[in-house]
Amino acid sequence: MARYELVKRSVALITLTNPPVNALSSPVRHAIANSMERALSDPKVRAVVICGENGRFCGGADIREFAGPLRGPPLIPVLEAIEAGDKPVVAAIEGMALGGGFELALFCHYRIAQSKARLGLPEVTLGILPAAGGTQRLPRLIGIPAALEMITTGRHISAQEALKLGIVDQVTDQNACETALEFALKAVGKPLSPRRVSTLTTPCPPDLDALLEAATMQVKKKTPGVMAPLACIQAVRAAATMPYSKGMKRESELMATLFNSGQARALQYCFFAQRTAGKWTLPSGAQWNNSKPREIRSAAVIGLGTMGRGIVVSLARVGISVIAVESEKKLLENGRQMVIGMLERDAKRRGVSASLNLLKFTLSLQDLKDVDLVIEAVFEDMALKKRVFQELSKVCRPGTLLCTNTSGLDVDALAGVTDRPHLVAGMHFFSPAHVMKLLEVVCGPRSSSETIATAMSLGKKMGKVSVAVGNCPGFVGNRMLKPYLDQATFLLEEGATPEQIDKALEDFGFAMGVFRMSDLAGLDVGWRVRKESGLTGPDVDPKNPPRKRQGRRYCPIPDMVCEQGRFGQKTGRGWYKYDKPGDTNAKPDPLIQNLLETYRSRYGIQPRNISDQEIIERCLFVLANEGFRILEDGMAARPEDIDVIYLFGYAFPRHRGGPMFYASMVGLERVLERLEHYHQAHPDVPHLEPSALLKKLVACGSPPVQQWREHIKTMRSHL
Ligand code: 3H9
Repeated sequence: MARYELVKRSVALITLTNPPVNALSSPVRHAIANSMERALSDPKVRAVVICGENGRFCGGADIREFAGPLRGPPLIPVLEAIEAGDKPVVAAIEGMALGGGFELALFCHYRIAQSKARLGLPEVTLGILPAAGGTQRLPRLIGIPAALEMITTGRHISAQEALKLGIVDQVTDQNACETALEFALKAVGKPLSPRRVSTLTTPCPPDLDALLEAATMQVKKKTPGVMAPLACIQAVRAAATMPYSKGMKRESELMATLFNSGQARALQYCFFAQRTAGKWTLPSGAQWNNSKPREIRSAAVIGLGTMGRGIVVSLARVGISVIAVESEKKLLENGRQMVIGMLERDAKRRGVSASLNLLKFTLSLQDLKDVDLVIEAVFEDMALKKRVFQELSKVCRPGTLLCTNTSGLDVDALAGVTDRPHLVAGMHFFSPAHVMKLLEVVCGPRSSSETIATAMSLGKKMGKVSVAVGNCPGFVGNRMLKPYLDQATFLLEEGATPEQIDKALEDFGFAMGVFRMSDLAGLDVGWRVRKESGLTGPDVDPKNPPRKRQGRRYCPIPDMVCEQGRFGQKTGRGWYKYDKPGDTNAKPDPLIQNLLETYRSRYGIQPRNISDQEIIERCLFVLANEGFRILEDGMAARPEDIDVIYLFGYAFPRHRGGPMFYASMVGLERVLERLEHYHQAHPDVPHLEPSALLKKLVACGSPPVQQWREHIKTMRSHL
C-alpha cells in the first residue's frame, strides 16, 4: 500500500500504491505511518519524498470506508507525525492531490507539483468537510478569501494557480518525483519551523465578519438547504479566530455533525452512482468492459433546431468534424450563424480557439455518405423521422451508425426502416444539448454491442454522463416525468396553487418548481404532444367526460392555459406572468387564480388545504413508483442509473440522492403505505398504485438501494 525505498543514498521515497487513485484506505494510512517512522529513525535518511504510483499523488480518503466503522489508524495522527518530524518532507504531486490527498501534502514541509496536476478540497461535494486539517491549514497558508472559495465550492485548481496562491513551492514540466528528490536534498539543514503550516498565523482580514456573512448568503442562495458548505464556513471562521489546536477541535466537531447525515450519504451515493452508470450491460452478456467502441472522427447532425445546434457544438468542441444538415436555405443559414456564435462564445470562455474549421453546413443528405455516425435531430414526428432514416440508409456507407435524438419515440421502429438495424440506437440529449450533462443512450432490441459501446463512449468524450436505457415510450427520464407532472396538475384541481406547489418543491431542494420549470421549457410542446396523442383538441370524443381519458383521471387545466396563448416565459405568460416575453422573473397571476377557481366551481370541486407534505409525497413518491416499474420492466439496469438520469437531466437535488435513493431514505415501507393511501383516495390514477417491485422489496425487508439489483435480477431485462 506504500513502497519504501532509499534513493540517492539519503532520501526515503514513500510511494503510495493503492490504485486507481491511491486513496488513503486503512492499509495506506498504516503504511504511511510505518514508512515515516522508519524514515525518521534511520540515520542514513536526511529527507523524505512522498509520491503516488502511476502518476497520481492521491485522491483523498477512501470514500468506500465511510460506510463502515473506522478501521486502522486515524488519518490526522499519521499526518501530524510527518509535520512534526525533524527531516524535510516533500510532497511530489502528479495527477491530483484531492481531499485528504491535498491535506497530506499540506502536512508536508514542501510541495512540488507537476504542471498538469490538479489540487482541491472537494469534500463539500460529498456532504462533509476537509477534516484532516484542511479547513485550518489552507487559510493559514493562503488567507481566508481564497481558502474559503476553494473549501466551500470544492473547486479543483491547476498547479499554476496553486503556485500563484502559494500552495506549492514549485511547478515542473518534468517528473515531479525526480524534481522533488533534488529539492529535498537542497532542503536538508534548512529550518523546518517556518515550513510547518500549523505554526503559521492565519492572515485575518479586517472585514472578516462581512466576508463570512457574504459567503454564507452566497452558499444559501446557490445550494439552499445544503449543510456542508455552511459547516465549511464555520470551520474557516475557527481558523481565523482560534489557535490551531482549538480550530482542529472545531473542525472535528463540525465533521461529526455532517459525517452521518442523510445529505452526506446521499452525496456520496451520487459520487458512486455516477461512476456506476457508465457500466452498461446488454441481455446478450455484452457489456462496457468486453465491447469495443468505434472511433468516431466525423459525424453528421440532421436538423439545426435548438437540439441539433447544441449537438453540433458538443461534437465540434471535442474535435469531431461535423456536417450539419437542414432542409431549407433560411433555416440552414440561421442554424449556421447560431452554431458559430455558440462555438465562439464557448471557446472564449474556455480560452481556446473555436473549432470552426471542423464544420460544414449543407442542404443535401448526399453529403453524408462517408461520415462515421449520424445523429438525427429533426422534429419529433415519427413519419418524418422514418423518412430520414430510409434516406440515410440509402445514402450512408454500410458501416455508418445511425442515431436518433428522439425524446421518447420507438427507436426500434426507426431501426426497422433501415438496412442496418444493428447500427441504430437512440442518443437522447437534454436541452440545451451543449450544456446539459445527461445523455440517455437508448438500446433497441437489435442494437449491437458495438453500437452501444460507441454511443456511450462518444457521450463520454463529449463530457456527458451517459446512461444506457431500454426502448420504451419516454425511455426513463420522460416516462417518469409524466406521472410527476400529472400529480402537480391534479393538486391544482384539488385546491393548491402553482406558487404553493413550486415552493414546496423548491424547499425540498429543486432549483425550480414544476410550474416555473414548465414556463421556462415552454408549455406548447406538451400541448402539441397531447393533441397528437388525442388527449385534447378536436379528436376527443365530445361524449368523453372532460376529466377522464381512457378511464383514467385527466386534468385539462394545462390545455386551457395553452388555449389562452400562455406558453410560458417566451410569451410573457404561462403558469405565472412576466413583465415581458423572455423575462425570467415569475410573478403570481390573478388570472390563473381566476381560471382555477372557475374550473373548480364548474366541476363542483371543493378546494381543500393541501399540505406541503402531501405535495412532496404525491409528486415524488409517484416519480419513484414509476422508477420501480421501469426497473421491473428492465428498461433501466439499476436504481443508480435512474437517479443519475434525474440528477443530471432533471436537476433533482443532489443532496437528496435522486428519486430512488430518496425513496430508500424515506423508507420503502412508508413510501408503500403512502402510495396505497393516495391510490385509495384516487383510484382513477393508476400511477399511484404501488408497483410490484416496491411491494417485493418491502416484503424482503426493504434492503438498501445498492442491493435492489439482486431482487430485480429475476425480472426481465432489456439492457
Ligand atoms: C476526504 O478526503 C476526507 C478527508 O478530508 C478527511 C478524512 C478524515 N475513494 O472518477 P474515476 C474510485 S473525502 C474511493 O472514474 P477519474 C472511483 O469510484 C475524499 N474510491 O476516475 C472509481 O472506481 P470504479 C475527497 C475512489 O480518473 C475509480 O476510483 N476526494 C476515490 O475520472 C476511478 O475513479 C474526492 O472527493 C476515493 N477517494 O477521476 C476525490 N476516488 O473504477 C474523489 C475515486 O470502481 N475522486 N475512486 O468505478 C475524484 O474526484 C475522481 O475519482 C478523480 C479521478 C478526479 C480522483
